[in-house]
Amino acid sequence: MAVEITPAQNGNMGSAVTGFTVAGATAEDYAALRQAVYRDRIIVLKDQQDITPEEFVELGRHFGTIVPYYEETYHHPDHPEIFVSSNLSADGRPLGVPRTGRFWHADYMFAQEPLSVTVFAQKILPPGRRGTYFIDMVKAFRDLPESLKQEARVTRASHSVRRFFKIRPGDVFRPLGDLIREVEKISPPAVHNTVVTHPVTGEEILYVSEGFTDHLIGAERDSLLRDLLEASGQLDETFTDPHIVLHTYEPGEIVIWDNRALVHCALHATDPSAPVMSHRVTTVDGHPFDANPTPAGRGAGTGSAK
Ligand code: 7UC
Ligand code: FE
Repeated sequence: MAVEITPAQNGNMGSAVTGFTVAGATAEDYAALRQAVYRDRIIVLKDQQDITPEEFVELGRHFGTIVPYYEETYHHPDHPEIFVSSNLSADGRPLGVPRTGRFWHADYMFAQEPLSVTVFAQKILPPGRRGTYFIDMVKAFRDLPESLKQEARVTRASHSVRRFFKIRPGDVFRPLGDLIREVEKISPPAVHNTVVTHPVTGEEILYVSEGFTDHLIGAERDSLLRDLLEASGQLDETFTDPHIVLHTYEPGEIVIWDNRALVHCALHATDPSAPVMSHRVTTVDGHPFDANPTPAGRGAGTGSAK
């Protein structure tokens, strides 16, 4: 069966991909999928229920170099490249970490080299709605009033994992101060431009999130970060802001997204005791994270001379 990519209609995100198998995929198929990820931001591979962990890792490799998560508690027991979110146990040990990513973020936003592409599979679907909310931060930037765009362009943003670092099983009875020091040492805050230039599409991305962005550097007022988050829809607790789209998972789907251009927020099962498990692999794609990374190199064509 030939691989078919059907772009989403009516300005929605997410192309549907049918006819794909890791065993049958050609180099041309992968090139087309990569192109679709950057063009459509999200692609949804259908009918992948039989994919093995080895094949899942191989799939990921076609989107760049796989970066295993820096905290081992999240690793798949046999495949450290796979990040496991689950409330299950295996051999008396927790399998991955439960209820991850329940806040607006891009994966690894707090890393010196943030991730390019996320490949995500909901392996065990709980009853009810399980999905991921997404915001296209290229569109969110485009929709800003010109004055806010200019303010954002001349600032940088500091991102940190500290608010969402998860206590590991071995941390019980450790002094909190030690743990905080360790977190700051292993994952110190990372600074990136507030407006990142996408190396593949050339688009400007408003690269801030409610969960990981701690503060802006070089802003003329303290309220700028809040205003940017608000305008993008990330402060809307009802999730009805027009920038927010929800993808709910059907059995067998693998969702691949452009992790530079999107922020996301997990929608977990309403019943926390229902068994649930997801796998993901994440990559850096070989393009620079930001095509225009130096603050000094900014301003060309923006009319700002700060
Ligand atoms: O447990 C979690 O919510 C994981 C989060 C702190 N980091 C995911 C990531 O890729 O940045
Ligand atoms: Fe995430």
